Amino acid sequence: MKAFNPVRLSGILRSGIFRCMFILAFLVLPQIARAQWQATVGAQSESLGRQALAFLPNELWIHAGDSVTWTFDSDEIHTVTFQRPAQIRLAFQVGCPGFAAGGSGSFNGTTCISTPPFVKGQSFTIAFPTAGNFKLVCLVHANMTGVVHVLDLSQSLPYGQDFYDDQAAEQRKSLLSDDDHDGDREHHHDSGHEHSGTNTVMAGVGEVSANGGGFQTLIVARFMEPTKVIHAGETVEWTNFDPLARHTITFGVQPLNPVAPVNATRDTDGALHGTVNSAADNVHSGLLGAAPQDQVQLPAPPLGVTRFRVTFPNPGEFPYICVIHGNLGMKGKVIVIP
Ligand SMILES: [Cu+2]
Repeated sequence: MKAFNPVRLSGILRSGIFRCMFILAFLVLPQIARAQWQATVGAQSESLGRQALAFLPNELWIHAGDSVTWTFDSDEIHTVTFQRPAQIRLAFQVGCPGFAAGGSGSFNGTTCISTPPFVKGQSFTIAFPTAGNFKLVCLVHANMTGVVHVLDLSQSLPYGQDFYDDQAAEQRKSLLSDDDHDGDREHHHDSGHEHSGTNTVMAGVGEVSANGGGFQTLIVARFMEPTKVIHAGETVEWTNFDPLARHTITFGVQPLNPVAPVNATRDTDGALHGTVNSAADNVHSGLLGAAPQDQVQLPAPPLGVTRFRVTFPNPGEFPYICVIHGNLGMKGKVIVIP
């Protein structure tokens, strides 16, 4: 039988205490460490036609000292921007002014921080050193907002990263699969060149929704009947059904400034109207969309251009594009038969 060894016993005791301390440290570690949270910016369908203009998720509860990495996931541009409270809204081309350099920055509510317009594959990390509730916006899209609740270390957080990942996936699916409208389906009428049913084209559709974090928006950047077949001398009319996104109907050269119409005059009902005689003609609608809403204490904005019409006197094939969303494949064609 081995002799009793007091030194060895004390060693075992000590290692036991260390083990306990180690486990204790491990248990409290998540509350002490600066956690790194993940969220996504934007989502899109495979065809790029459906764009979720949304922070996914758009509401996070984190601890002071934590940081959040936003990863961009769409071909449509977005920014991650935190303005100071009551700061005048900034143009996305300008930023705060200026854009946060590198891949990371910090925000405590006193100095605005903004990424440049980013697309799929890019990411940006922001640290939040002080407690507060901070509104998150995209400078490109008005109805795309969120909030980051930065809590004191003494308070416990309601959710973990898994919850946010699930919520982001649900919101993404819900936005992109919205089926209230006939989005993104391609109707081909050019086989046999039969005359299209009507001479009207839905130029985009969309939907704005809201939750506790703010606004999330779906836009369908598509001409719903991209190929129209008409007879020479007829007129096609485009209407935008999207509450947020503006689109253009552009034949010929794409203008540098998409706002101003080119070779279009007003019909008596206010719609703009152009004529395309040949594929060499340049006709551009300017920004097409529903009349903007009046806002308290601000001058009533003008009706704007809610309908666009083009008359085609001669047979031929006339492709057109939305100059704002052409990169997402928002294109169409008018085939004029005799
Ligand atoms: Cu467009």
